[in-house]
Amino acid sequence: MKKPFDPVDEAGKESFPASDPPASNLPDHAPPFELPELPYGYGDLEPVVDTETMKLHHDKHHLAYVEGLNEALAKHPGLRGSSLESLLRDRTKVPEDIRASVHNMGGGHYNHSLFWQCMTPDAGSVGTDLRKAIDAAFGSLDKFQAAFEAAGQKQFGSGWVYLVANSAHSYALEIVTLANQDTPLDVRRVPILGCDVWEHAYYLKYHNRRADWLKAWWQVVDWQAAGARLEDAKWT
Ligand code: MN3
Repeated sequence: MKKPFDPVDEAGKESFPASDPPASNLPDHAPPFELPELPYGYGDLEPVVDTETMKLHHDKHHLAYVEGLNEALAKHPGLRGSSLESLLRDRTKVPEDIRASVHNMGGGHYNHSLFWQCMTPDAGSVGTDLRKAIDAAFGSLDKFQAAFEAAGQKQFGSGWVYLVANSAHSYALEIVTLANQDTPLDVRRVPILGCDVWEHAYYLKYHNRRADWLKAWWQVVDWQAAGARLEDAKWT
């Protein structure tokens, strides 16, 4: 029986060091992770997010997470081609020597990629289905916003506050806070809306007033995108 063409067999397994075999037949030149472009200009969320903060946050902070993740993964070429979600979802599949780096750097990449998409210069109103889900979980939009702000304020040190959906409970909405670069995947939840409460997200403009940042943030929240994430979660 003729075997299908296998590039690994073709190259000869001996050509790979025994300690570092290819994990699969994935192409060996899978690209490293890349910094996504912002979906708007640096100044488009002024005055809520000032231009300088946006530049530093995206071009320096987020980039550092992407570079750190690629640097860690370079030590284990067998992981090339893995999706970011799969790396974050199952920590035990990541070799121990890079587990913490992949968790922190990969989490930073994941959280920030999502964060940019939670904001828009054309903030509209909350869609009907999302509104119903918010009312069911929190009583009203006002109550949800107050609870979200309070949770974000209470998060000690650096981290995130998220509106998430719980797939084990009919995608009911919940608020969770996460330390450092933990992600909603760590708590098995689907992210709907997340706000960065690391000081680098707000310090230049709001100084130590995290509560003001959280309150102002609603002005740039992309409710349409949040509603679409909830719908996607239910149908996938
Ligand atoms: Mn940040």
